[in-house]
Amino acid sequence: MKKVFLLAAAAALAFSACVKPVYEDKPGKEEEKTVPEEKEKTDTPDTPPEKTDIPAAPKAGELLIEEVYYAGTLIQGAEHASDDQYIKLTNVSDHTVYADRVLFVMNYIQGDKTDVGAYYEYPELNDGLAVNDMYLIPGNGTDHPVKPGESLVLALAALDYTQGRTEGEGEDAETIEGNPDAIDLTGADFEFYDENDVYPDTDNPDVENLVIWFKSSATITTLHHSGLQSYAIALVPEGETAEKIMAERHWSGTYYFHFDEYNFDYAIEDDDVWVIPGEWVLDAVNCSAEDSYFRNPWGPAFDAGYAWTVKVFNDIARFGKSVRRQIVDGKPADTNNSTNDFAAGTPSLKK
Ligand SMILES: [Ca+2]
Ligand SMILES: [Ca+2]
Ligand SMILES: [Ca+2]
Repeated sequence: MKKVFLLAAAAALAFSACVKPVYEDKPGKEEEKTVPEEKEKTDTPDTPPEKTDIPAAPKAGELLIEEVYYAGTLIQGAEHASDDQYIKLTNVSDHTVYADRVLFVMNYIQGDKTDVGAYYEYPELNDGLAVNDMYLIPGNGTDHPVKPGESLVLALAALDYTQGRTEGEGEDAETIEGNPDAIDLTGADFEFYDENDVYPDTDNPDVENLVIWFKSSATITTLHHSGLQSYAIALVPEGETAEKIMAERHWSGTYYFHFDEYNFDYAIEDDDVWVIPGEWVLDAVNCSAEDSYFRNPWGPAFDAGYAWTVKVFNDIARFGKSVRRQIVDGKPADTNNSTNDFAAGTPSLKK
């Protein structure tokens, strides 16, 4: 009863519903093994090897969340936007990295306070990320190379939003007009595809789906349109699975809700939240708006600041703007402080 009231008071805080976890395991491809040619032994002294493109899994800071387009593109004559949301990951290292087993996660801890000042308080957690939504880039280790300077686009739906389309089937079918200002995401590398019985999601058969390890939405996953959310990527070690993480890494403790003279406590154990170890984390980005900002959902080592499109929560000016790393010395900035590293501007995929 009280939670219903609280959630109403904290309307802006509560944007996810909990559902049963959905796992999916891709059938593993047999790894092709090649026998390396034996090197001829010579008497010449060892010379440093020529700089070659050594394939590798990304290390922290090598594969970055370069850009997040959460706001979507305003539909002319309307006060809302298309769902042409995407996340762009970029290899900022000098060698090819593989995106296989990179896990995209979203925050559990809510970092905002509502316009009436309601907020949640959580225990400190500095050596890992408390997450709920988890989507995996599939692969066997070398399926998804990303060359230096190249990017992968994760589309929430890999659709061409400039074109009209029909969503749903039969009685539920809905015609959606194209938005000439929006983005064509059919060239994305991956998409979030959330099959469910309530709200149709569209599966572009030409774009590989991320593997759902956990989704908090009862319907389809979208990015928070006003950007009150944090995103991270982590490299999951071999042998780790969704089931294993859920069995072994549930967060625990007490969290509090504060609103005026009301203070309530809750058990974290009752929620869907897992701790991703800090050593798995490749990069993290907080997003917020100045008037809603209360705290960062993750510890300062991961991201000490936050990226933003507008200063005022829900300002319509956010539409058509992404947050993107600024280029410093020819590279996307990454000082682990998104307030300094990011700027708002026209999405890079906008034609
Ligand atoms: Ca989708
Ligand atoms: Ca697809
Ligand atoms: Ca970083």
